[in-house]
Amino acid sequence: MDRVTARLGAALAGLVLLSAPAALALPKYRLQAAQQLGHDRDDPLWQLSGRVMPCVTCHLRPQGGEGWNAFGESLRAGFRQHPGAKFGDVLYSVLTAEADADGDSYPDALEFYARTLPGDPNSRPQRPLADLQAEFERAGGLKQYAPPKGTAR
Ligand SMILES: [Ca+2]
Repeated sequence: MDRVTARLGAALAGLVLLSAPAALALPKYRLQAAQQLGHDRDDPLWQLSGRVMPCVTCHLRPQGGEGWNAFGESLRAGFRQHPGAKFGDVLYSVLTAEADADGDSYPDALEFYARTLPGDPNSRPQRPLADLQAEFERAGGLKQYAPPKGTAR
C-alpha cells in the first residue's frame, strides 16, 4: 500500500467514525420537540432511553414513519397552513390552539406537561383536569413551550 492509499484509507475510516453519531441520532423533529417541551431535562441520557418523546407521540407505529395519529395530523395541518414554517413554530401554534387532538378531554399541551400521549386517547393524565391545568399555569403555562428564539428549525 503506498502512502496516498494509506492516507485515503485513514480519511475514509475517519468519515465512517464521524458519521456514526448521525446514524444514532434521533429524528430531527423528535429531538426538537423533546427539547422545546423540556422533556430532555430530567434524564441526561434521554436520547438513549427511547421513552422520552417516543415516535407514537405523533406516529401510529412505534418505529415512526408513514402514518400519523390525531396529534401528528394536527402538526401536519399546521405545516400545510404555514408552508415553510419552522417546526418549533408549528408545534407552538398547535399547542396554543388548546385543542384536544385525541378527544380524551385533556388539551394537547397538558398532555405534554403530564407526559402522556396527545394523539392516543388511551394515554391520558391520571389527575383531574382542573388540578393539572392549575399546576401547568403555575409552571409557566403555554409560554414555557415557546420555541427557542433563532435556533428552532
Ligand atoms: Ca391522550
